[in-house]
Amino acid sequence: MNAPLLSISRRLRHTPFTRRVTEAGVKAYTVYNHMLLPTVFKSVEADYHHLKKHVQIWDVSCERQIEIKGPDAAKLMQMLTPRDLRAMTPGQCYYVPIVDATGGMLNDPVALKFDEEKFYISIADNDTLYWAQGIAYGFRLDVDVNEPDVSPLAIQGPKAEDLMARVFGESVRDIKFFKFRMYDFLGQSMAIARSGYSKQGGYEIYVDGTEYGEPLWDALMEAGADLNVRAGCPNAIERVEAGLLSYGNDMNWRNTPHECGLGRFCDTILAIGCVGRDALLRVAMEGPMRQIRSISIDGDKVPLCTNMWLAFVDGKEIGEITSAVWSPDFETNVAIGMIDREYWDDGTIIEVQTPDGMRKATVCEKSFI
Ligand code: THG
Repeated sequence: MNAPLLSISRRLRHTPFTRRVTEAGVKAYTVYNHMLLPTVFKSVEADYHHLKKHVQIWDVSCERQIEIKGPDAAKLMQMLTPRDLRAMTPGQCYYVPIVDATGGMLNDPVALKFDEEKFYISIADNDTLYWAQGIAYGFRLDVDVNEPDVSPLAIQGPKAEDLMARVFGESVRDIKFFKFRMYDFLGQSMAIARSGYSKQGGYEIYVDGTEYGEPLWDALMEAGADLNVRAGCPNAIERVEAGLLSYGNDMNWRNTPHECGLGRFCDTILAIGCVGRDALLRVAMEGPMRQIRSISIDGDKVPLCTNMWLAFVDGKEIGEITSAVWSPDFETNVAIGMIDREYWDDGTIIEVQTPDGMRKATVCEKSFI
């Protein structure tokens, strides 16, 4: 049976790089924040091997920015997240859970602080813009909350630093993990951060203005020709090996940050003003009843995981698998799932109900990478 195609129209937003991505031979897309996100170029496995050896340019425009600007910007930011933002300095990126009034996860973005009155929230796939605008309006905050014409372009892989130094100068080598600096491209200033949705190292360029998209893409491709640079995209295998969470796949608004293993990014007692603070204080005291874990699933290649697979111990349901894929490097199926407290210790043997039958699996305390 042929897989159905996804019909593309104007309603499904294109990006400043879509023409280049098409020319590069993109084979599949997904939809993320109502925008095109490439998922395959050569094949998921070929893309994976290339990402770990060379350098790739990723159109991650769909990581849309919520720009928060004005005298109450810092106040609104703290209302959105249980992470204590008081020590955040300009030029820093913070991974911040965003929660609703019940402590449920609305998003797990990267926040950037430009100054006391300007932040970006680089969101995962949920319409968090409206939540932020609603809070700003409801509390009569003195802020503008909007989605600017800013599109992240990620440069990922072991040769990312060399490629970026050729285009932006040697100083990019000094940018530390989760910090950003401003750089000029064709006279336009844009933030460049040491970050990205892989564990292979790299940068994210917050391309400020659609018109700079293609010139920047071309400059990077030209400068990296001898580095074997290619168009790429967040890789389904590498991100599961790395234990990087995918909002909507591995968690949603029914989960607390603690269930998602993001308790280390919560300072619930100190995060005064956070809308979900009261709900999370209880969770922080008692600890979660289940939590996200990396899991290895025995046997050969598992089928596509498009729906969660239940997990069992002695016939009792003890969790669910939300992402699973064959890893060529680890020679096992790597997975992410939510596992009940009594069964989440490292090395616990469980059973997973995959579409082609029960498989033995092992819970891992740490990610594979
Ligand atoms: N970069 C940017 N925006 C994004 C993503 C990104 N928006 C959508 C999505 N990805 C948000 N989710 C994540 C998930 C993980 C990380 C970043 C965004 C991440 N985590 C590191 C880790 O877990 O090892 C580091 C966390 C830390 O130590 O602070 O990078 O990728 N711009």
